[in-house]
Amino acid sequence: FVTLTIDGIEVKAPAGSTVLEAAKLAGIHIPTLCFLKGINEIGACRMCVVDVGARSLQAACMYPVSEGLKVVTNSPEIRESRKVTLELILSNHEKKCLSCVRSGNCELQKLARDLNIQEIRFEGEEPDYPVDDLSPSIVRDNNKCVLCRRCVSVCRDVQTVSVIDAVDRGYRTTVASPFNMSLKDTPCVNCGQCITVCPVGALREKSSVERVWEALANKDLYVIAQTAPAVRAALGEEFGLPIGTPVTGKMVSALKKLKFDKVFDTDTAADLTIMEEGTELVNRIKNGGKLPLITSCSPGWIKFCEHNFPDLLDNLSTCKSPQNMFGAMLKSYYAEKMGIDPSKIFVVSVMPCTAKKFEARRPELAATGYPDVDEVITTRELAEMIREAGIDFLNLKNESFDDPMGEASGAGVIFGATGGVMEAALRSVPYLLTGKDPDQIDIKAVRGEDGIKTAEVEVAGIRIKAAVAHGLGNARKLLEKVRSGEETYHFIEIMACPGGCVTGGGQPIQPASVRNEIDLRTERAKAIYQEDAASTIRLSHHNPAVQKFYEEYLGEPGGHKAHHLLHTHYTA
Ligand code: HC1
Repeated sequence: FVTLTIDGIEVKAPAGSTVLEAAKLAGIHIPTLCFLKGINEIGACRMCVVDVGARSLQAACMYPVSEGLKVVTNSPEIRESRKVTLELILSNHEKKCLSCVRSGNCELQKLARDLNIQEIRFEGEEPDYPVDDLSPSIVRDNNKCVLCRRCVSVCRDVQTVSVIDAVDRGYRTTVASPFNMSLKDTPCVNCGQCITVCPVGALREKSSVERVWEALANKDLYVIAQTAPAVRAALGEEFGLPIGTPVTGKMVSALKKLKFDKVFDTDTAADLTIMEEGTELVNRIKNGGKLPLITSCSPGWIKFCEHNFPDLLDNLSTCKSPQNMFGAMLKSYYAEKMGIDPSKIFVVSVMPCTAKKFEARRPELAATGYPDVDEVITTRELAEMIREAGIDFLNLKNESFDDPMGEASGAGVIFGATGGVMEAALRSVPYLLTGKDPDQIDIKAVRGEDGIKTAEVEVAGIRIKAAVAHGLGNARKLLEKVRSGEETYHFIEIMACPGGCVTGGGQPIQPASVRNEIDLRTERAKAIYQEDAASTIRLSHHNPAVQKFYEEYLGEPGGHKAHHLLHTHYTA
């Protein structure tokens, strides 16, 4: 520890910490804009300048504490410096705040208010950059960009995808992809992590809200909603509930009020995925198939694999993701059972993920002759629809998913957190190998936020070696070891987003002021594990709906019909 003084207050701070961190210990707030803990700590925006007795003001987010340092965070000079910087940013910012997707949740707007900006003294020049809206998942609007570079850092350092960077110098600097290509033409994996770190509205999802409204108004269509495991863990945040509040019943109720004909649970298809993927694992182990088997439910990960590890495509499970398995079952089994023309079924997925929009458009995912999924809306878009419809979300009564496709196990719901697919699979693999249930249901070794987790489980004399990676940078590290033969596993779970789907690119956006203090991944995962622990059915193979799918329609897991509807292939 070192002792320093900030605004006359003596503070003991760990050696190596920054003035920003030390000020926090002293209860002193220093404004920031570009800073995002663990992701973007580059001192670019100069909003956090303080006086450390040097020749010029210094960025508190970068300046290290030292014994005896005297820091001033509030003086006329400091306030003026911050205001000038912010006014310069604002002078070049497209100020269409009322119609901006981030209106009310914009870090720039909040900063302008906090710094008491009442006029902008610089004329500036509002830019007129073309908006890139060709990607199926992400819209980039440089007219709103404040050059904080959080998107660049998360894409390059966390995801190791690196499809955007700051280009040109000075006044002409923009964030762009190589040769200014559309994101659609780059190896962007559509994960949307750039959206969730953006402080303003420069990045947003490609909206499907209008098309969903149109489908709901079309009397010829039978419109079904399916909701991903992680949506229920975060939707409440859009309505002011504490992070980690599960809102499953209210979410279902809201979807029914929006007039979806049926509201089903993607978790049901997660259970189905476990039956298919578990069977695939058992078959590969028994028959000397390609190992490790790697999960295939995260579409950002699949695209990353196609671009970066094409030599491992045969290791990917051939299972479609639960979202697409569900769509295929709705347009085949459910359509037949209910006597509905599948061409009239319109499947809307509510997902925490922007890459699911891309996945839904993959042409190979249409085994019934119709796209498995017709539209995907994110958690944020669902909140927009709820608000637009004037639904009082907080006062909704809990409602249940519809039958017969709404029944799910606790194993299905934990898919939403990193390690969940692995844990769900390891709960059912003993049954698939021996016909017996596992001795242990909770497999805590694969839970939590370590970037790479490993576990070994002994089943019927076979020691299954498992690994879990979340965030594509961690996936890259793990797979490089697998590729070189340094590590061997039977089964690997990879989720593109750090934390898994709970912190997907379509989830509610929390500002840096919250993210710097709270690990969103952990808090939202709590809601998921809470729902699992409270479930009466916690094993996918115990799900009666899934048992019925096989008895009435699919035959055996991994059988011919299941393969036709529920499996796919990949492209290098
Ligand atoms: Fe996911 Fe999945 S868990 S990929 O994170 O396998 O998006 O929530 O829906 O499909 O079930 C996302 C979440 C989701 C699929 C499932």
